[in-house]
Amino acid sequence: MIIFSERVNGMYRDVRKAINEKDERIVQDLVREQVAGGADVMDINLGPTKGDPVENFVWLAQTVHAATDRPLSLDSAKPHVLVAAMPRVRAALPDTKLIINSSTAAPEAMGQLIPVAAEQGAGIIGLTMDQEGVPGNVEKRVECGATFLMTAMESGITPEDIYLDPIILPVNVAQKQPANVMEAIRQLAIVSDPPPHFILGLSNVSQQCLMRNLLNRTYLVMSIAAGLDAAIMDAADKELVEAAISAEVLLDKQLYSDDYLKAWRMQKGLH
Ligand code: THG
Repeated sequence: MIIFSERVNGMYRDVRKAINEKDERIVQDLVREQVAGGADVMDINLGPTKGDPVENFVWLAQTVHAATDRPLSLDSAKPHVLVAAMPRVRAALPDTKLIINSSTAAPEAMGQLIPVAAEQGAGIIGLTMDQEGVPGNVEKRVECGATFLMTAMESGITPEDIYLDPIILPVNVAQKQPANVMEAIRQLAIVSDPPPHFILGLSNVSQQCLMRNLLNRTYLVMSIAAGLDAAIMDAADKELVEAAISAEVLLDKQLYSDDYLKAWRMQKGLH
């Protein structure tokens, strides 16, 4: 399971304030907490912050990197911001693995972002949607996922650098989607050989719902069973991380031992 930390996101009020005030300590305390919880990759998203987004991305990437050398996933819905930010962050942090989050399968977005990932040896997340928006059915998700995967591979990006994201929406507004997303993962895993990674922005599923942690945890376990191997999630939610590890043990993706949680933490160099 590749854990992308969701927490350094300007959607959270504390992070938004920290970015606006260029307060490194608040961000770095969060980063250390996420890494201690098991985060493998730091997703960084400016949210609705003030100022120039490219300069803010460079500041945020450097600030996060000062607390961890884990890979950074640059998260923006605006392709032009990612296209401008990627070379700047690459120049500031030449040895850090970068991931573009995200492109859609719309030709215009792929045309801008896939060449940047290919050129820079970056990973890239492809949302299974196009210019028409998030599909309401499984078939269109699979079609968009297959298009993105083929286009990225034709540009020389290898499957281990490609993450397909079937886009999970809040269960209270789109209750058929959680099952559709799982089915899309199953079908995309069958048609692609070798398979790419499959990722979700997990907390989307519970936005505006009660008992968010329970919904997140339950859905993470279900999607891991469908083939999910990465998630943008709160790595400081101990029960969430432990549910993911338990799911992987039960699916024979992690070795069982009587102390498998401890073994997992040791393997990651955590204590
Ligand atoms: N796919 C990809 N990237 C993504 C998403 C996705 N990036 C953004 C998002 N979705 C994943 N990250 C988050 C981060 C926070 C929340 C949800 C998803 C969240 N935040 C609280 C909220 O909105 O209720 C913030 C409130 C607070 O201040 O506490 O839920 O799907 N590729």
